[in-house]
Amino acid sequence: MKIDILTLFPEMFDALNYSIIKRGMENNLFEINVINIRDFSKDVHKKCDDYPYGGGAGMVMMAQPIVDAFRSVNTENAKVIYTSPKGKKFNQSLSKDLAKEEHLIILCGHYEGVDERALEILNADEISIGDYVLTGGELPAMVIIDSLVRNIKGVINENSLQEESFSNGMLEYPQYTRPEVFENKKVPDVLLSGHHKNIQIWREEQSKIITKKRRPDLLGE
Ligand code: 4GY
Repeated sequence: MKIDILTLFPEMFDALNYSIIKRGMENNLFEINVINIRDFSKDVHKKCDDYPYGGGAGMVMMAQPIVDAFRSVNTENAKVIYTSPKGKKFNQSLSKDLAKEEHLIILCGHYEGVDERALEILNADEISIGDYVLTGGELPAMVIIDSLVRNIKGVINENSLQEESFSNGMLEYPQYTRPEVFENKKVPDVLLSGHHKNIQIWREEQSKIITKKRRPDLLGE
């Protein structure tokens, strides 16, 4: 998969150069390419924003630099995403669908947003990572990328994907590691028993309990 990111703040994406994502890129499982929209400004001062028509606070990102940046990377089968609170809500199921794409282009808005005509020309699908407002689309783009690359084959151990939260429509059971006792708190006996069937039963029970308590909506309640 190729992921092109269109942004005014390319340095923010240095945050992706760590851990599992870094290893996935080194193993050529996907490629991330950051494009600075400012490089496509035709203004002498490289200006990329302007006042909103109709008045109001803040600045709006101009269509021209965005559309030119987009055209510099666009391909026939590219899927285009714009991260915004007005979008369709992102979740694990959408993440798995996006992981199957060959080419993603993600536009990151800033300030008051982008000129609507750019979104129309890019034919962008708007995706929201949740009902709150951020200062820009860069963090949501990174959230979406982090989540979807985990679902690309080879990026993480297949077994880890199987029992994690949402994989079976429920939240994950609690995890423990050494030592057996920490500040007088003991690891549940069943996990030390070596009895795989009982461990599986305990984990399923714990999943149900925590899901019922915290996210009854996932159980249709
Ligand atoms: N929530 N989910 C979100 C966001 C910031 C002004 C458009 C969100 O996805 N994006 O809050 N984005 C705004 C800032 C321009 C994006």
